[in-house]
Amino acid sequence: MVYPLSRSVLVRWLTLVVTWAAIAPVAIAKGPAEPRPNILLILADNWRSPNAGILGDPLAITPAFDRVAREGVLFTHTFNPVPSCSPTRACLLTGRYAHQLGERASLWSAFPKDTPVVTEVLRQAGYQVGYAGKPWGPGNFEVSGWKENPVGPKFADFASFHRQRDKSNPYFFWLGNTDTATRGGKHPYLEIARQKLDASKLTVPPELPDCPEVRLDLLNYYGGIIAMDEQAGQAIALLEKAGELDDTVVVYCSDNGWQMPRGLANCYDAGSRVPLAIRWGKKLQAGRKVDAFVNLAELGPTFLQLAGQVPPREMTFRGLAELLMGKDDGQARDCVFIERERHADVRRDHQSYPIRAVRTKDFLYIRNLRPDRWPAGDPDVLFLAGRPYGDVDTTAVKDVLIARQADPAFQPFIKLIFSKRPAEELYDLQKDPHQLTNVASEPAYDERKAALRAKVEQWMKSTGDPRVDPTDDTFDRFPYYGQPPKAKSP
Ligand SMILES: [Ca+2]
Repeated sequence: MVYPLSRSVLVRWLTLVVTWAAIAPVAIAKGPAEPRPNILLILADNWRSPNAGILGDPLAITPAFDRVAREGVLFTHTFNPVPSCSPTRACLLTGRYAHQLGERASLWSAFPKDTPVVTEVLRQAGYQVGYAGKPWGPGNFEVSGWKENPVGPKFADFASFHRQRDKSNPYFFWLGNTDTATRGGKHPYLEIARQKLDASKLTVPPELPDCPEVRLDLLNYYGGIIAMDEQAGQAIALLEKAGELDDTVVVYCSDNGWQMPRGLANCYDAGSRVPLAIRWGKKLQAGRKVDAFVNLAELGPTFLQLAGQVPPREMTFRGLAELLMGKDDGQARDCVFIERERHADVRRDHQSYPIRAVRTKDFLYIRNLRPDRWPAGDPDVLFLAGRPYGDVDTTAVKDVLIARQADPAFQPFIKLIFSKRPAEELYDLQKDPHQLTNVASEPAYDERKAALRAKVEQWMKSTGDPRVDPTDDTFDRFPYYGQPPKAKSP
């Protein structure tokens, strides 16, 4: 005999099922047939797109990156969530937007234990985790109670991790390279660059002055790319020799754009657009190019998906596995949101310089939420090595810019790099790919600007951004664990 369920019982039962499905932390689609892959993340530091051979840069020698792209999937529109090291790394580790991460939205922050961390979820799922080089940072994780970096245990290099690994379980390894980061105006990679590159092919992008100092900085950067890619190539060769390459997901990218002026700490492409390629043996269609927009913060949840885990509900991003495997055509991915809060401690009262931005195929729209502040840092706050404008890192070209501030030939660059900016910026990328001419005040763009402004506001509201309240300056008050400014100029 069948007992008909009353409507209320049915509703309660359905509610229970739906609730369980929503809160179940890990619903593993595991079967005995599919072994879980190893994952190797090769994460560069301050390497911008398109500085790779396969991306069309004649000066970038990147055989390892090109191979990963050629034998896997190349993502052509990848952007950082924040143009700053530790915030982007925190987003990647938590699958959340920076403004959902409290103090982690800023550089040199703490790392509260208040939300699931991808590498911890992987460890709970049986993965062995390790890193070499630069992990999450710079910042202070100890103050939040961590005994080791939130990424996991440290190893001397990938080879020593690989030797010591427990072969009965899959692993996740984070290889954090820093060869493409600047070295305080020094040029340790000039020799390798001069040996291997034709410096006459160097082109200086239009946002920087074409002077000997910038050419030295850039040549050194390209030398750093060679060193970075050699390390990546060694890791890939190790996997190949061990017969594990095709069973390993190799993800090769950078945490943010380059460290030249108007790059790092800026939402322009120079600071925010990065190379990304992923290889996974025969699981991926070799040589596929994906033009859909990708946010680096999606990588963490993607690692969980590839490990057979459902990203915890706290993660805003759900992962790119479908896009990677060719099951999602990417049509809905038509933009990416970029933001920043405090980078270095370079304004009075530890102020941030908050930006919220959206990048589409044809436009970059930027909201400078405190346009009364200096984007590069206060002119009278002297930061590292006694230089002002501390959100522009020390390079030879920065010193030239400061030394020649009064030179009319340098004025356009000074304005682009150090000057205050209006509340809204809009760049028409078909006409202005280098994002030099702000058209936000041109009436012809009113409609477009309003639509993009609404898009940013909707994103802020739907993701719980404290900056929705125009008076909120919570981000100014979080502790800064880096070196404080040395002095104020008289
Ligand atoms: Ca970085």
